[in-house]
Amino acid sequence: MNGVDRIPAQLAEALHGAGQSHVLRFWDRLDAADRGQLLGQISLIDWHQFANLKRLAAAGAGRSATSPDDLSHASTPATMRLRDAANPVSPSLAIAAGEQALRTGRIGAILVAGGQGTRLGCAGPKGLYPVGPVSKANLFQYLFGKLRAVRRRFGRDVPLAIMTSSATDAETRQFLHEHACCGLSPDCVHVFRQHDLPAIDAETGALLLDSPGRIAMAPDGHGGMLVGLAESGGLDWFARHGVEEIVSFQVDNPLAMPLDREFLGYHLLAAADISTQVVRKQEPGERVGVVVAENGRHRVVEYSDLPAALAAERLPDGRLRFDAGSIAIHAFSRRFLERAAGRSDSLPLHLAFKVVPFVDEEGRRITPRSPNAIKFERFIFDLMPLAERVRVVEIDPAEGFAPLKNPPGAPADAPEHVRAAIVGHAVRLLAKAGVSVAEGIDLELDSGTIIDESDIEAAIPSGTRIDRPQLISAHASTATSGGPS
Ligand code: UD2
Repeated sequence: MNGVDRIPAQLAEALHGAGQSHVLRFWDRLDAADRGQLLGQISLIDWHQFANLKRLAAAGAGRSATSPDDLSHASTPATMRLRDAANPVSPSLAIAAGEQALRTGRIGAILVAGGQGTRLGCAGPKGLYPVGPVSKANLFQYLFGKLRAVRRRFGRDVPLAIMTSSATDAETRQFLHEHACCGLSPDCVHVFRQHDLPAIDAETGALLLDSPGRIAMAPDGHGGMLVGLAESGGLDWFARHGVEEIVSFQVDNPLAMPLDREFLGYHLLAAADISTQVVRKQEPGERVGVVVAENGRHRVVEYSDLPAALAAERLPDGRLRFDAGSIAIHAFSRRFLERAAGRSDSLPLHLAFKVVPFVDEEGRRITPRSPNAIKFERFIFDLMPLAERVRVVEIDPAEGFAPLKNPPGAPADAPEHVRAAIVGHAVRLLAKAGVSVAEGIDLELDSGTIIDESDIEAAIPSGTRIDRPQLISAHASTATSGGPS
């Protein structure tokens, strides 16, 4: 007997009690591995939560999560702008505060890397997608470089927690192992896995089988980081490293500046519970949530939840009424996260109607043409209404937002747009350091050594012209082909 010949009575009863015995329909023809997998999945289902999901699905079917009435008193909150002397706090003060925090090791980071690259058309972790125009570095390598650059300049590691999911965990860990954490100190990297939640049939509320031996499950949204981090000991881990502020960012944005000194400074000087980076949304169709303020509280309304008429509404000056576009870079005070993790109701579940392939009664795998199932996700930005103090900081998208969402050839957010954004960013930074670049060549700044123009100034003489593709590192003083003119 290998332990999976029989269905444990407890599990069979739980399934029966929840009316979900159909997931055992193909038991007799499963091999030992599939039986083990299926039993493992069943044993992890929280049946109380499942009943809750069914209730939510029944109540939420066909309704938009946000109605225009919900937003009748909402407006776009006051924002600070990077490098804007008109800010109520001066940029130089903020930069000094941010630098001091980095120098004293008070800043940590969380990278959310649990989503599947479905829209991008890749099955594995998105972090493995190559984006470096010259280096071909993947997203992980490019982003981890930024943490190394901060260590190089400020002399302290930035402890990094990486959130994976069932879909990305094994490959991510393998990659980190094979690449020695991309040069980050291994004891300053904490990998944790978010939970999965079942996808359920939109009509019947039943569990779906993805294959005869596997229940259809999906990651519980990036909001899963709250529970996942706490359960894995990550909040204590940050505390042990002396981290007081934790910035979360997404794996699909290589230009992300989670450790921007000025952004951190505004957060710290306000003693904010949460600070968040936004870009000025220009068009209603841009796929970013919007930060709104209402009765002194802030929240993010996800783009898919914002009614079209409200998304398109403009103020007399022509700006969109809701234009503080969230790019999912949030700084949290660690104590605020600890308080939120201690509450069971911190993050609501959002429903998404999706196409979820399933195995029918005859064992055929069907991929429906239209959404047939409901997936459930938590969003980390739903912590915002719990925060007493929130800072909203506007950044220039050309400097800090180039999301990779779509496959090559798509009209926006495709790999070629992301690479062009990386090149554009490099050319502008070089220009600030007095270095010019020939038109149309691929160029990349080594994210592991260059934060800003001062790193370039130390490596390349002003007046230099670059006329062939290259990766420019601050280590190299001869990274050019031209030389000072
Ligand atoms: C997200 C934001 C949107 C905007 C946009 C900017 C949400 C709900 N939406 O939209 O407002 O900021 O990004 O690019 O935040 N992820 C996980 N686990 C999950 C689901 C997602 O780790 O269960 C990660 C995923 O790897 C990715 C990020 O979260 O890095 C965003 O996920 P997405 O691409 O599904 O979000 P998107 O583009 O719809």
